Amino acid sequence: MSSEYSSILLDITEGVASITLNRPTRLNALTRTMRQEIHDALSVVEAPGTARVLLLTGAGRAFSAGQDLEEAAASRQSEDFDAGRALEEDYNPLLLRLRRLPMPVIAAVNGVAAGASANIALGCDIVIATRSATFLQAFARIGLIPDAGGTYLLPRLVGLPRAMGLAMTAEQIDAETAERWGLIWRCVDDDQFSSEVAALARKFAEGPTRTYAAMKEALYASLDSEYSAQLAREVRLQREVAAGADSREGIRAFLEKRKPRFTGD
Ligand code: T3D
Repeated sequence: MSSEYSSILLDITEGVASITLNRPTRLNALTRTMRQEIHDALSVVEAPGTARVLLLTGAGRAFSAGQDLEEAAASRQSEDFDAGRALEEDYNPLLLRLRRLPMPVIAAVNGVAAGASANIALGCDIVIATRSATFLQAFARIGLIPDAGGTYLLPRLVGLPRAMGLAMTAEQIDAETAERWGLIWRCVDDDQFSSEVAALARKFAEGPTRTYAAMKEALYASLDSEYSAQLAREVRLQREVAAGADSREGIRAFLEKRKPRFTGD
């Protein structure tokens, strides 16, 4: 299934939903329209039984160059300009929706990921990049602080010294460095990227979806939790997923020495 939008593409095939940022001549810089279309697409993806994994990627040579700066400059002309509005109305709800989506969300970073778009990618559950991709906390270059979750995610992913360096220098780092620092899951050779991403998406689409959702809940909560509370959370979530069909199927398949057939329940 695919739908018509002006600046993104949405495709849903065999449980794999793909949102492609699609303004390649502007390096997929994010406009208000594009952000609204992503929200609309997420409403489709969120409908029960529609998808079991979401893939976010970019068309052309970039993942996305962050906020469209022509649009940003134009909005600054307006009398009621408020730099926080787009964050409150579009970006932050988007980040929270991706995190709460009860399925794995893969950022397939096919090229440069800058500004808010770098942080949207880092806010996804799994970030896989081409070896030639780069990550850029561009904000300082235009006198801004990292937003779209950057100040939350960066210190947690790479530690405070590197987070501070990335934010303050606004140096572009390559995907190998990002992988080495633990900023992303992995980078792969450019000519292997499409097949690796497709294989990962297929693996998740055929995997235990409710279990992935519980993993997301547990792992994200752990960043802000105390040890005993996290142990209690594991008990609750393990009870929930163990009661599901996929857990029973996984154990049965192991004992029968065959590949499990997970339904996502
Ligand atoms: O006020 C608010 O709304 C605050 C919001 C903040 C959130 C943010 O995301 S702030 C960060 C915004 N993004 C940036 O500052 C990055 C700007 N872009 C770049 O630094 C570079 O383009 C890249 C490092 C990403 C890539 O460089 P390169 O050399 O590969 O490509 P290029 O030649 O710079 O860009 C190609 C075209 O895309 C070019 O247009 P042209 O000359 O071919 O007509 C360029 O202007 C355009 N482009 C790239 N990024 C943006 C953009 N157009 C609009 N907005 C962009 N962000």
